[in-house]
Amino acid sequence: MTFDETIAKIKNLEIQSGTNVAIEGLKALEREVMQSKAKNIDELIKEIKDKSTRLASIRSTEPALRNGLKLVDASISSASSTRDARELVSGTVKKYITEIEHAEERIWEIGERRIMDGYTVLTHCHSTAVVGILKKASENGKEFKAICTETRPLFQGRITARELVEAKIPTTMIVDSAARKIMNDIDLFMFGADAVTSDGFVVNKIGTSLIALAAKEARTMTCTACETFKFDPDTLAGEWEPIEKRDPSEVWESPPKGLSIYNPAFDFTPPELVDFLICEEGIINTEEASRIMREKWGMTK
Ligand code: RUB
Repeated sequence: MTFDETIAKIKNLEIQSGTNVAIEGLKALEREVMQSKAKNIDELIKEIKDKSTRLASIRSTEPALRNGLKLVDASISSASSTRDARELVSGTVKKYITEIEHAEERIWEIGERRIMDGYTVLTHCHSTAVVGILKKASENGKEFKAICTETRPLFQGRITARELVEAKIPTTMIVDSAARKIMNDIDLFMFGADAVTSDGFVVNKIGTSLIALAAKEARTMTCTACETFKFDPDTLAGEWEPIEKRDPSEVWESPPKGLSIYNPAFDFTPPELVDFLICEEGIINTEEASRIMREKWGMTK
C-alpha cells in the first residue's frame, strides 16, 4: 500500500478506530522513509516532517497517532546521516506499535475480569479494545450478551456486530436512539476512546456522551477502555482536544438546498459519567489520566 493509499483509507474510514489509525499511519510513514530517495539528511528530515504533518491532519482527534509521530520527530533529532535517520524512524515505529499491541492485550485481560456471567453489555461504535475484552471474556467461558448500536452516520456498529457474532457472542443491534429505551436491561456500557484529556474527559464516537447520560440516569455502570497512548499531553498544555468535522454528505447525500448539516465525528463524555477507565496500567478513574499523562509524555508543547 502506498502512502497516499493509506491516507485515503484513513480518510474514508476503511482504516478506522484510534488504535488502527495510529498503527497503520505509522507503518505508512516507516515504509515511506525506508523507500525515500532523499539525497541527504536535510532532505529526508523535511520529507519525514511533511509526511507526519499530513498524517496528523487527516483525523484530527487521534492523539495515539500524534504521540507516535512526536516520538519519531524526537528520535530523528540525533540523526547525522540518512541511514541513521531511517534506522531511528524504523526502530521508533516498531517499538511504539509493539507497545500498543502489548497494551491492548493487557487491557483485554484486565477488562474481561469486569464482565460477569449473566451481564448484558452495551457498546457504541467499533473499538478494538472493547471487542478484544468481550472476545477474551467469551474465550474464558463467561456467558453474557452484547448489544451494539448502529452508530450513525457510518454504521461502525456493524463492524462490531460482525466481529462479535463471528466470536459466537449473542449479539443484538439497536438504532442509536434506542439506547435509553433499553438502558434498564444493561449491566455495563463499555466504549473505546480516541482521546482522554488531562481533566478526565473521554473523547469517543459521537453519541457516546448521550448514551452515558442515559446510563447515569438508569444507574448503569459505564466504562471506557483505551491505551495510555490515547492520553493527550497537548491538553495538559492547555490545548482543547480538536473534534473532527466530517463531510455533511455522510449524513445526507442529497439534502434540500439551503439545509446546513453539522457532522462532528466525536464528543466529550465528562468524568462524572464514566465509572472507570481500563488501561494497560489497570483500572483507574479518568481523572487519574493526568498523572499518567505527565509521567508518560511530559508536556509536549
Ligand atoms: C472509532 C471510535 C472508537 C475509538 C476506539 O471512530 O470512536 O470507539 O476509536 O477504538 P471512527 P480503538 O470509526 O470514526 O474511527 O479501541 O480500536 O482504538
